[in-house]
Amino acid sequence: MELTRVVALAGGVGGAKMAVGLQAAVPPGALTVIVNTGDDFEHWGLTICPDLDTVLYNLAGVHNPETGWGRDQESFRLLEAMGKLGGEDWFRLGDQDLALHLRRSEWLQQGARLSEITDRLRRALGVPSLVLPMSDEPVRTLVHTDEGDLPFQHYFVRLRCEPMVMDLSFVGAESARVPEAVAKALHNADLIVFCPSNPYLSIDPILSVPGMRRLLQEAPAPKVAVSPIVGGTAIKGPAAKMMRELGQMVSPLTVMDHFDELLDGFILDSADAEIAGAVQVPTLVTETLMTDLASKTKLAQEILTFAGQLAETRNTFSRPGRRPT
Ligand code: FO1
Repeated sequence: MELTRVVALAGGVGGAKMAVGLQAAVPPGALTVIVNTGDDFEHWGLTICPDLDTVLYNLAGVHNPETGWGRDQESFRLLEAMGKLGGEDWFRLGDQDLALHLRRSEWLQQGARLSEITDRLRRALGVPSLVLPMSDEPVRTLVHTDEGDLPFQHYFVRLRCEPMVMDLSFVGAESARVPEAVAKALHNADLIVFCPSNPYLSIDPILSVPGMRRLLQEAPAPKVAVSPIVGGTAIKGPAAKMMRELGQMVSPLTVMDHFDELLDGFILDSADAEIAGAVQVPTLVTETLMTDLASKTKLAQEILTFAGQLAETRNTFSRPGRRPT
């Protein structure tokens, strides 16, 4: 079955890498990435959207390959000068990166929606895929820790994820709306991929937008998730540490249970092959480590094939309680 319209839910570096692989595996324009904006914050009087920017830069091939975020060939002259003037310099904004933040903040002040602004930026960066914020209204992740309630970047960058996480809230979610383009993409998708992003910090904020979960449940396309937990740890970021702190097993099964009723398929790394039998939905076991374009593309192609088989079997019999596709 030709899977032409692919939608990916993404946040963080893992999500951006998966998006790059998917973009390489489908025709230009066939991929839509719905991106977490829970990490956004106001900084230096600018509105910073790290996950949108990380996805944009990775899809444009201009990202910093070491960190995964920010731009390649970057300088930090402004950051240095800012520090000398007593400004905040814990969040490393590069000189080229700042041009994007200035453009976005200027357009926001002119009243443009984040969706529209993001589309202007992806066109300017020559990105063929659609990149859509999860909402045009601000939804900000607040991390409730043993050191108090921390705005996301203060937890993630300033305090290097060291505080112990007790809970998360997504401030503003109740008045956020699913953008029209996001609803349309989910409804028309042939496949929906939950990228290997932090389930709590990258995917849950997307699901917190009222109506998003229902759109996913009603979307006819098969929905598959790539486990961000491999061999008992996370490839990058605090997902494993947070699972422990939230009293969960550090296992792909915790991710599966977290998204349970939403998923039709699950992708496990071969390091976790032995738990495939315990996963309630069809499972693909393969190499999920994405170290270069080839491995990102290979994983994406395997996911498309896997999803094609799911779609076939779903067409022969629809799961109880689901609308026949
Ligand atoms: N992450 C860091 O660990 N340190 C930084 O100084 C930092 C700066 C930064 C600047 C722009 C940007 O788009 C992302 C940046 N990130 C930085 C990454 C960011 O905090 C995270 O990637 C996401 O918010 C969550 O994955």
